[in-house]
Order: sequence, then C-alpha cells, then structure tokens
Amino acid sequence: MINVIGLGYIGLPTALMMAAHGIEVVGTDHNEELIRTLSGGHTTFEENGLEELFQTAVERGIRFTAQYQATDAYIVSVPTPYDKFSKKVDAAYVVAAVKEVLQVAVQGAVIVIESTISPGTINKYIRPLLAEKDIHLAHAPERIIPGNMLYELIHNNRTIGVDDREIGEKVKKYYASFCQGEIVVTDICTAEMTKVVENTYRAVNIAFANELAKICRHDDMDVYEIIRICNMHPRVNILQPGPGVGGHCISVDPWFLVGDYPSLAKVIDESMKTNDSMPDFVLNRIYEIMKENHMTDISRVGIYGLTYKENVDDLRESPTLQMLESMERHLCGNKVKVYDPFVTDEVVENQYHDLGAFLQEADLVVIMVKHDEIRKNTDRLRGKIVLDCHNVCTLDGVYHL
Ligand code: SAJ
Repeated sequence: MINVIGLGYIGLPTALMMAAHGIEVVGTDHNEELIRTLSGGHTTFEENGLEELFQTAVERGIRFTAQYQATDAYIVSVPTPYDKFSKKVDAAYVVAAVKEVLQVAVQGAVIVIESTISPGTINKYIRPLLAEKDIHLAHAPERIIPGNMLYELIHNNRTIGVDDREIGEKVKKYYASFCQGEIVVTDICTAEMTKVVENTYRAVNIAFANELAKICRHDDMDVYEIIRICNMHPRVNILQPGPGVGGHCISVDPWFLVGDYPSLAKVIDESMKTNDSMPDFVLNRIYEIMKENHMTDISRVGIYGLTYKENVDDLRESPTLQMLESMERHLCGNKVKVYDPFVTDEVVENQYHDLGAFLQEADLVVIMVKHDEIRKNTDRLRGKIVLDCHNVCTLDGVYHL
C-alpha cells in the first residue's frame, strides 16, 4: 500500500492515478475539511479529466484520511514555499510530514519526496531525521503542467533520485504503473537540481521575452512579430512576453538557486526581477493609455483574468492580484472592475461573474489572462479601448505590452 501525504494539486492526481492503475492507495492530508470533501465524493479543484479519474480511483478503493498509515511506501507532496527574505526553500512542511511518517513507517520503508526542493535539501533537512532507522529516501519531482496534468502524468518522462539502484527499481515500478514516459534513475541531489533547473530555464526564457517586450515598447517595435521571425531560426526558441509570471513553480523555484548561490546565480536573479516587474509595467501601460485617450475615471477600467494563467482556476502568485495590490497602494483603494470566468468566489473588490455585465462597465479592457473564453469573444471588445497583454486580440487599434 502507498500512503500519499498531501492531497493538493500534485498529490491528489498522483494518488488517483496510482489507485486507478491497481495500486492500493490511501491519501492523507491534515486538512480535515479537504478529507471530508474527498470522502464525500467531490474533487477539490478544476482540472481536465480529474472528475472521471476520481470516480475510477474511488471504484478501485482509494481512501482519504487525516491519519498517517503504517506501510512500506510513502509519497510526500506537500508545499515548499520560499522564504521571501532569504529566497531559500522553506522545507518545514516536508520535514513535518517526514517526522509523522517516521512514527508509523515499517522497517525498510521508502519515503519518496515529490515536493520541489532545492539541491541538498534532503541531505540537509530530511536525512538527519532518519537517525539509525532502516528507512530509504527517494526524490521523484513532479513535472506536470496545470491544465494538462493528467495527460502529462501519463506521458512525461520522469526522474527518480535514490541512494541505491534496488530502491530505484522499487520506486520506478510504482510510477511505471501509469507513466508511459522514460523513467530515469539517478542520485538524489541530481534529481533535486534537475527539477529546479527545468523551471529556471523557463523563467529565464520568459524573462528574456519580457525584456524584449520592454525594449520594443521603448522604440515602438512589434515584439511578437520579432519573436515569431526569430523562432523560425532552427536553433532559437523564445517564449512569449506576458503581464508577469505566476503559479507556484516558475515564479518560486528559481529563487531557491538565488537564495543558495547569491554570488553565482546572477542571470537567474535578474531574470526573476524582470518577471516580477511585469505587473507594474502593465499598470504603467494602463496609465499611459488612459492619458492618451483622455480617460480619467479608473472605475471604467476592466481587468480580464485573475488566475495565474489561462484555463485554470489557480490564483497562486497571480500577476493580476499583484497588479491590483500595487494599484491599491498607488490609488488608495482600487476601483477597477475585475472578471474571471474561472473564479466564482469573491476574491477582490468590484468582481463580476458575467462577461456581458463586466464589459458593459468597462471602456478600457485589459487582457491579463488568455482564457479560451476571451479568445473566442474578441469581437465583443469592438468599440472598447483594449490593452492586450497576450497578443490574442486581432481588432484594429489594440494596445500591447
Ligand atoms: N508564461 C509566460 N510566457 C510564456 C509561458 C508562460 O509569461 O511563454 C507565464 C504564464 O502565464 C504563467 C507562468 O509563466 O503565469 C507559469 O506558467 P507555465 O505554464 O509556464 O508553467 P507552470 O508554472 O504552470 O508549470 C511549470 C512547468 N514547468 C516547465 O514547463 C519547465 C511544469 O512542467 C512543472 O511541473 C511545474 O512548473 C511545476 O510544478 O514545477
């Protein structure tokens, strides 16, 4: 039996996937309300195909509880925030989970850490907890992308870091029950580093695109056309500029390297600062465009999109929320209108829950997130002033980053 600890965005789909593929799984989370929801037959967030997978896993006997189970295999996928001041990984949740596991684990058990951690975290914070106990450690960092999680769980290649190959083979078998990609077995520190490097590579590439957007804005060049043409070169692949980088991975993990290697991680440090500057860059664009159009009433500005990226309901590190915070500081109370089709809860002031009603109240619409809804409805923006931060609107006169 595998006990999956932490039933959030990664732990839940992983637990369901294993259960659906014939492994006996118990999911544990200290959040009693979450356990009640799952045990009551409901999923806890929106994701393509999650509902169906949940039903299959339930039929195959998955159980949810707040208790840690006595068994020989654990997967720990609890959050690993970073300390905003030191930029270092905060391993407190992983440490707490492993301590609980150690109280119940049987001799020879393996604890697989899935949470993203900086290189050296297992040796520094987790291994000392084992003392003389006969318990094995592994690191199998997740790689799935919100919005396409279930497909990627099955099809992505994976990395497993272990101390010895025999344990590597045991852990590999669990993942091979559903994963059709190649599963590479390596040492623990290499596995830790690869995960952080993958997200850092993407963060630096996005920062480069964002910097190009700023340069192009300065001299009125079309950054999208420039990137499109450059990417026709066989060895160039620049990502897209945007209103900022959110989510719990690309906006967080690269800081671990800056925190641990401050005098070495220079490009990474600058890249993260560039990405973090984007919400304010958008805010300045809004003020510029209002001025150009003789608009004085900020309450006629409509912000489209609250989530950190398109077609998900995840608000973590959302660029829109960062921009609204900044706006509030500047304006002493934000009065813009806000709408997101994926956010049904009331999370900010002046939030709308209907696209038509939202558009009626806005003369300047800012596209912060390229949800499919707005891509399909750009004709409804006719007659409005539009600041399109994702280059999805083809109407004449649209403003860009
Ligand atoms: N973004 C841009 N320009 C782009 C692409 C993305 O500005 O060209 C922005 C998005 O709008 C979003 C942010 O970056 O705000 C991050 O989105 P994302 O789709 O790039 O990535 P995540 O955070 O959803 O998922 C990433 C993935 N990592 C890589 O692609 C290397 C995923 O595979 C990881 O599993 C995940 O991080 C994680 O958990 O580490």
